[in-house]
Amino acid sequence: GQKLMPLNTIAYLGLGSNLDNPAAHIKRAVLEIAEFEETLLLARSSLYQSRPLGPQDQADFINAVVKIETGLSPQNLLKACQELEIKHGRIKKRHWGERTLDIDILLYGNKTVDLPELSIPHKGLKERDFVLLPLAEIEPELVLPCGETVRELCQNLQAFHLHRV
Ligand code: ROI
Repeated sequence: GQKLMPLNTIAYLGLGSNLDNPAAHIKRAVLEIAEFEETLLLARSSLYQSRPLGPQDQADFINAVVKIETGLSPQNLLKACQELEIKHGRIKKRHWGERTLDIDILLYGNKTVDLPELSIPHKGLKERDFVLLPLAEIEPELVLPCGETVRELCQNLQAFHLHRV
């Protein structure tokens, strides 16, 4: 049924996986995010297959972005995402290496957060095609705290190393 809750902040999450049937991890995680407390899933991008950023001797990633409306604070949203990563096995073999599920808080309203454990907007957001393209699919005119739109940032990318699957 309909969730009853104070909804206030629009947030965007980036999902990535390159281990153990990545597409299945991403699809399941999207459903599980929709079940977060005080949270509605508003939109989801297609799944994208992307070349790894980092060591090249690892499998391609599957990436996606979701748009949510949430009453959770940034810290509680991070906690919910980390619990979901653990539930998915949270295998991380090495720095910038392969993983079963990674969930990053890309944006949380217009808020900027600068904590050791949490940076919002997400640090890699403006350079990563596997974040910007899925985000542009669901919200091209979104203005980031820096004042640029997602569409403009996509136009700055030199080349794309991903495709919709
Ligand atoms: N590379 C791609 N293509 N997609 C990711 O989600 C991703 N996540 C990471 C690292 C290992 C940096 N590389 C990635 O954490």
